[in-house]
Amino acid sequence: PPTTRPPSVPAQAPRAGPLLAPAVPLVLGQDRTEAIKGFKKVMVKSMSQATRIPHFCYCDEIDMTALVGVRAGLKAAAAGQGVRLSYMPFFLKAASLALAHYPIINASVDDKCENITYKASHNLGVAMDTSDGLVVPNVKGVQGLSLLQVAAELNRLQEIGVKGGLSTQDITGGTFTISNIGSIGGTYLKPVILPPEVAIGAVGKIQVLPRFDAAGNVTRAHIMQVSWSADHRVIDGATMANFSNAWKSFLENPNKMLLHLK
Ligand code: CAO
Repeated sequence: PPTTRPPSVPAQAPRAGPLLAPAVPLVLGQDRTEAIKGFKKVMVKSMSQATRIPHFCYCDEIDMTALVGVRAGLKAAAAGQGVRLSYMPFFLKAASLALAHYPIINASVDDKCENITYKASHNLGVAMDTSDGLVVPNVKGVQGLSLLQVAAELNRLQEIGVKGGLSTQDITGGTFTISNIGSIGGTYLKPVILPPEVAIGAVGKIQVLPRFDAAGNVTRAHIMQVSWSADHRVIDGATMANFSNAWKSFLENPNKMLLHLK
């Protein structure tokens, strides 16, 4: 017989915010059908379009040991400015620096893939788990922003995303996307490109793992996996690998980013 829902359990338990499981397990007394609306409807449309893109995936591991230390050292200074500094601003800033060398990855193609547009601005999207489901707001003009400014804008997007208040301006005009599944868990994610973009990256959780140093000694390293998906009609594997190497070099040697301070 169908189980009945205890009176205290709402039909759809409200989510406390991103990254949180429902506070109570959902026990449905009977099947429920609902219309797919809002951001979920947008996801149906964009992900259906994405099935027409021939994706290839390229993966690598990043030694985050130096960056873990750098972020720990900067967190308090950022907090002093009222900004929460996670790893995402570093991922976005490093991506922007790498995109400057590989503009085809910050491009878009038209419906029939007859024209490619190299986008001038690095409007970097961040896949966000919100109360409305998956949303991808973007930080506009990352190429001209400091790390702190990127972090502040991400804070803003995350705060209003949680409340379901992202504007059309916040969620349109993205040129390249990074998804951080590692804040929830998991090591690898095969990301799906958000049309009309041509590439996307996904990072897994940073794990403390044994690795060899240059002298052959086993060391304690903070390792993170990255998986890139790219549109193979316009991007080849070598370009993706070169872009990934550039991105990786900024994260593994965060001091290198100082050279590009504006
Ligand atoms: N590995 C280990 N720790 C991580 C991490 C990672 N990859 N990413 C974040 N963390 C840590 C953060 O540093 C932070 O710790 P501190 O308190 O020490 O600063 C903590 O996890 C929480 O971070 P956060 O999630 O609040 O912030 P963020 O900027 O790292 O991530 C956002 C923001 C929007 C990416 C995240 O909230 C989110 O929604 N992730 C899910 C994305 C998603 O759904 N992707 C799937 C898309 S395909 O369906």
